[in-house]
Amino acid sequence: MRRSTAIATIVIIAIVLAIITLFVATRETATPAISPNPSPNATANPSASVSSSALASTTVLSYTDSGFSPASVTVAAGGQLTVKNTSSKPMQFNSDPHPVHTDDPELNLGPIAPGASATATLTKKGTFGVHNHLDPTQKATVTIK
Ligand SMILES: [Cu+2]
Repeated sequence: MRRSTAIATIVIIAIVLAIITLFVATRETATPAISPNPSPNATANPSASVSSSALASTTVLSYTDSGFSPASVTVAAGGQLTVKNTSSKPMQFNSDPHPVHTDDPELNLGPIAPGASATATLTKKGTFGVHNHLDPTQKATVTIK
């Protein structure tokens, strides 16, 4: 009687321990599987909203060795235009018309060294031509609306 009770107790404890171990193991495998999913989502959502708001407020116009890319950009009034010189040579960013640059003086960013960039805040609505003052055949169009 005593012996069988002891054996039964040991068996019950063993079963309980096995169940607890199983639950813990399931939790440990389930927790990492759940947490990587919300954390990329949690980081993806803010970064997506940051990049979309950054796109809304800052437009990038690149100057490459073959000219401006894209050829035309649109900026919300009050937004920013960043001109990046990704070419291998110096350039000078100016509003049309060459050489007086009077259409939209806000666009007169001036000289930009290779690898450098310059940013303007644009408030005057309209569509304006811009060019590389060092090579006025290289043109782009900026629309501010
Ligand atoms: Cu010019």
